[in-house]
Amino acid sequence: MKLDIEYAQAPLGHKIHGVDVAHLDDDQFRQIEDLWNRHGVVVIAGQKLSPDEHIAFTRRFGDLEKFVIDAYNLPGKPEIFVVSNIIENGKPIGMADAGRMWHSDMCFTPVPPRGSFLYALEVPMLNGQPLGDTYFASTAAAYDALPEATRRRIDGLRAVNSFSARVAVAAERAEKAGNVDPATIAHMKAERDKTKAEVPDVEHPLVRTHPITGRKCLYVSDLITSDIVGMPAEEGRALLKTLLEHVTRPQFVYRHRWQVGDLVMWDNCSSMHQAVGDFQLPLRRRMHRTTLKGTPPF
Ligand SMILES: O=C(O)CCC(=O)C(=O)O
Ligand SMILES: [Fe+2]
Repeated sequence: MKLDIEYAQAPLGHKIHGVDVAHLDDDQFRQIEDLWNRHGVVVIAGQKLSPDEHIAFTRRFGDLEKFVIDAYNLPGKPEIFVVSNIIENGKPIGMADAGRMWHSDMCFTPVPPRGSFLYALEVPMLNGQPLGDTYFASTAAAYDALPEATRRRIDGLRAVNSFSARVAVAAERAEKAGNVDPATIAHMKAERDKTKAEVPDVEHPLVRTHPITGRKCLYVSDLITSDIVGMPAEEGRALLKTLLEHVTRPQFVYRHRWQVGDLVMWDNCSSMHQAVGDFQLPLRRRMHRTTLKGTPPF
């Protein structure tokens, strides 16, 4: 049986109707896997998943990863990372802001996860409309659309991916502006060095090859992909800015409007994403995320 697929007006974000991922036969599973590999983001609507079913479906694709901050994992189920703004007994039940800028998950680690499966349990609603959308961009389609000369220029380059880059840029800007007192700047620099020691910078290819399809994909997260190896800082940052602007152009982007029961699977090589974050309590958002282990980028 062929899957019922509603194609998005974008290279990614196609939506599957009429399946129950807790009870898939091998043929349905292979069709989902194939769609996901080819497009990078797949939405599976109308699910009713227990944490164990969510974990079991993810495991059909490979090994799972646990999120580093245990406080945001579901009690007793560390494979489930909770993305939520809800506070219970004075404590957040999950991470409220898990990605308000364009990024590929954990790109600042040596072996970033292959992908994530985010499942919506509560979606904030205002006047009958959902809030808290997520944008997804196809880094593969964006690479393909680059002019030949740009592709030649960037193929083979490596980039620094740095968790501390955000703090570093803030410190640099403050210093340049000249109107921030030296003690504050010294504090910012100490913060930067501390973060850098805890999460050391890593280098990854600027153009990644998808491990399954062999497609080339741009690997540029906002601010975290901070510099091009061997290129003067200004020039490298200008190039990264141009590439990020290119990837996030409307023709490569799908905007997901969440509905309760949506399971969205994204691939961290062929796509990147950004959460809109346009809601706050008392509007509640609660999502469960599983994360698939990856392989070293090449
Ligand atoms: O909250 C969202 O819509 C996405 C959050 C995110 O970036 C993530 O879970 O990796
Ligand atoms: Fe993310």
